[in-house]
Amino acid sequence: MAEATCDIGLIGLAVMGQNLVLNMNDHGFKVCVFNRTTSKVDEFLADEAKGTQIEGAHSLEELCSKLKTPRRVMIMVKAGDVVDKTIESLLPYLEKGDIVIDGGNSLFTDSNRRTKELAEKGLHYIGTGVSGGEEGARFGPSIMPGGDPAAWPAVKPIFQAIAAKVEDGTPCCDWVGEGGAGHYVKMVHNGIEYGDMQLIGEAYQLLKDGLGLTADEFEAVFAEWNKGELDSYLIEISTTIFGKKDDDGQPIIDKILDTAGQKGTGKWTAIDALDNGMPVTLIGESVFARCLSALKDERVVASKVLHGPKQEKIPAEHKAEFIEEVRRALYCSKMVSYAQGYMLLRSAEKVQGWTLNMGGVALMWRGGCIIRSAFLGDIKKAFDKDEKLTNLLLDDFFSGALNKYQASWRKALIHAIELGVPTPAFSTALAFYDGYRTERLPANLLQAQRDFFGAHTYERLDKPRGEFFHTNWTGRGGRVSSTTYNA
Ligand code: NBP
Repeated sequence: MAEATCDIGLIGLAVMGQNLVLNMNDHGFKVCVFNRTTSKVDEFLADEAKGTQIEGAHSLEELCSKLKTPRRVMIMVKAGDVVDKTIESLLPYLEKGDIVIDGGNSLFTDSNRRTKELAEKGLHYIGTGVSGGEEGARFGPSIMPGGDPAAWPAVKPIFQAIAAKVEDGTPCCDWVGEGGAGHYVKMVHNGIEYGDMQLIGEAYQLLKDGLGLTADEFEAVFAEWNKGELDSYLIEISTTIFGKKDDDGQPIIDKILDTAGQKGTGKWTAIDALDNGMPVTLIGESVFARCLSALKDERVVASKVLHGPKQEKIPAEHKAEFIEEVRRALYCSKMVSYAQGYMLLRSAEKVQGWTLNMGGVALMWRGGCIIRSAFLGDIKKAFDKDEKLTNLLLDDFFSGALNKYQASWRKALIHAIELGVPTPAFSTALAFYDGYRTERLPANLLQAQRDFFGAHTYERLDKPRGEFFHTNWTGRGGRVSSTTYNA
C-alpha cells in the first residue's frame, strides 16, 4: 500500500497538465500524476519532472492511494466524453468528501450536470477555466473556478498560489459561482479572445491594404500601441510576431496561410448569446470570420471574379492620421466587445441563478490569460464604482472615450468601405454602438409587419407596456390574434 503523501493528483500529461504540475511543484505542493498512455508518466518523471518531488502512478487506483484525504484530483484531458469516462473510472477509488476538479475547456452545461451528479454520490466537483496557454500554466495562469462551494476552501490555497498575480499581488483566481459558472466565465473569456484577435487582424489588414505597411513597420506601430490604451498581451505578442524572420530573413507572418482554425469555445459563446437573446454580435462575427477564412480555395476563385472598388492607397501625407484612426477604431470596438461579453454574463446570472462578481471577473482576466490587458483594470474600476452597472458603455470612463473617438472610428470604417477591406468586427461594433444609443429603432415597422401577416400584435407608444393591440390591416382578417411569447 502506497503512502498517502501527495497533496493533489493530476490526470492528463499533455501541454496544460504537465505545466500545471510543474507550477504546483514550484509552489511546494506534492503532486502525483497519471496519464492514459502511461509511458508518458515515465517520460515526464525522467525528463521535465526530474529532480522534483512529483510522483507518478500507472493506474487510477495507484494515483488515488497516494493522495492525502480528502483527495483532490484534477483532470486535464480533452473536453467532452473523455472527462465523463475519466470520472467514471475514478469513482471506485474515491470516498465521500473527495474533490474532483476538471480544468479543461468543458461546456458549462456539462459542469452543471457533473456538479449535481457527483454531489449525489457525496463527492465535490469543481469545474474550472484555466487560461494562459502553455506559459500561463507553467508560470501563472488565470484560473476561474466554479462548482460546489464546499470544495473551494480545500482547493483555494493551491489555485491561488499557482495563479498569475496582478501588480499588488492579488491572484487572478477567485471563486466564480456554483455549478458551471467557472466554465461559463472561461467560455465568455474565450469568446472575447476571438473578438480581440479578429479586431487586431482587421486593424492589420486595413493598415496593410490602406498604407502598404511592411512587417517591420507593423512591429514599430504595434510596439507604440502597446504603450497606451491598447496595452495588452495580444498586441505584445503580435509585435513579436511581426518582428520574427524566417530562415531566409523574410518575415514569417507573410508566409503563413490565411485560414484560421478553431476549437469551439467561440462558437459556444455565440450559440449561448443567441439562446439568451443577447446581441453579442462581435464574437459571432469573429467566429464567422474564421469560417470565411477557411474557405480559402473559394476565396481565391472569387477574387478573380468579383470586383471591389478600385483600390487606392491612403495618401502618404495622411499616414500618421490613418494609423491613429485605426487605433481608435480598434479601441472603440474592443470596448463594445467587452460590453457585449459582460451583457452575456449579466444575462447568465438571471438564467442560471448565479451571482457573478463582475469586478472579480475583470480581475481574474487582468493577468495570466490571453486577453490580459491594462483595459481590464479600467473595467474593474467601473464595477468597483457601481457593482450593479447594467452596461459598461454607460460608465463615465467608457462613454467618455467612445464620445471622444467615435468620429475617428467612423472615418476608419469609411476608408475600409472605400478600399474594399473586410472589417466585420469593426463594423458590427459600430452598428451595435449606434443601435444601443438609438432611442427609436425601426422595430415599430417590423412589429406592424408581424401583426399584418401573422396577427402577432404590437404594443403602442401611447399606451402602457404589456398591453397588446392588433389591427385588421386589410379589412379582410378576423378579430383573433396570435399568442404573444418570445421564441
Ligand atoms: P489535449 O486537449 O490535447 O488532451 C490530451 C490529453 O487528453 C492527454 O493526456 C490524453 O491522453 C488525454 N486523453 C485523450 Br486525447 N483521450 C483520452 C481518453 N479517451 N481517455 C483518457 N485520456 C484521454 O491537452 P491540452 O492541450 O493539455 O488541454 C487539456 C485541456 O485543457 C483541454 O480541455 C483543453 O481544451 C484545455 N485547455 C487547453 C489550453 C491550451 O493552450 N492547450 C488552454 C486552456 C485550456 P494520451 O496521452 O493517452 O493521449
